Amino acid sequence: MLQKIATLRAEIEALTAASADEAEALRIKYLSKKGLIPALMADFRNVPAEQKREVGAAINALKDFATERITALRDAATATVSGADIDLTRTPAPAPAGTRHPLSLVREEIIAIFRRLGFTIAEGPEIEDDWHVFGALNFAADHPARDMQDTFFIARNPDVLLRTHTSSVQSRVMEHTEPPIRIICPGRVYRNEAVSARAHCFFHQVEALYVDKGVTFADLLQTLQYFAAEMFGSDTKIRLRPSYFPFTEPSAEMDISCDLCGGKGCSFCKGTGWVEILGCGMVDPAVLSSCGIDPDVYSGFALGMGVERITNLKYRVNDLRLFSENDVRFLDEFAGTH
Ligand code: 2U9
Repeated sequence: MLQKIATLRAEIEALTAASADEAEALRIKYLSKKGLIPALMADFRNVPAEQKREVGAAINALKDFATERITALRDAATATVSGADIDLTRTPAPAPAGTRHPLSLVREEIIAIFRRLGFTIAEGPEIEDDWHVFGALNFAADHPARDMQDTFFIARNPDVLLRTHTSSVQSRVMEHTEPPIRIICPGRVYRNEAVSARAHCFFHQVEALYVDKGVTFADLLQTLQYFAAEMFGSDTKIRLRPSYFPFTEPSAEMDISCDLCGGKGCSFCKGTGWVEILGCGMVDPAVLSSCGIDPDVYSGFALGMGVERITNLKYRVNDLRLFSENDVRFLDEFAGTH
């Protein structure tokens, strides 16, 4: 008898019903007067007296279980949402929206400023050749940037490499465009560096190039002043320090007054009151010639900046790895920023 009860219980456990009718058929089969469970109850009188207590309890438990299970099957089969059940006035749960990546926010801001000055966007390949990344840009044959330690080469081929700066885009544009040229080149660049909080094997640049007749350092200076005021606020002061790049002559690095301490000196600007934000210079005449532009007729200025560096300054991000880890806790901090 106990074996029979156990078999029936397993059978009921495995029941399914696709409709209310199917559930009703199951109820009749197991629980109606002529059903299997009442039939067990009828057999009860044949159970030896010493087992009656145990078997009686088992039959009752089985009946309760079957009633519950079949009712649940019926409810599940008949559960439909009728129009009357829907509250159309209820405020919907907000759909989670993504956020703009901080590097995209800053890149777009930089681009918008240069657009207002008449620059247009130019883009080029990330996998490049030696000429467009180094040769046309006046890098000496033994320049360390051409070394495996600094540049990623593909398939060990010294002429297939990941661009180390977006200057390769400018060299390509100059090759096939008659000046005036006024372009802004945003893009990802790669350098063979060990990844840490302060260095990464890829980062993002925005470079600008202006080539025309009679372009002077004064034009560069005006552009820099406008950019600094738009990007960091109209009170921002700039200063230029002489520097060196293979592709510009003269070259300079631009600092802005530290907005954390107002120029007085703090740990962020290492007590100097100034923070470096970009490099710039007049395009070297040798670069113009390499790209097919006559340096006796045309001159130009160029500037370049790292988007991560500007973002660190603006949003005080102090670990470069955060930009590429896709941790939503970090990305969510920029929700609602534009
Ligand atoms: C051509 C001619 C000149 C682009 C320039 C810099 C100065 C510069 C660095 C800033 C920080 C790169 O991201 S960074 O590491 N860039 O300092 N870039 S002038 O000059 C060019 C580009 C193309 C044909």
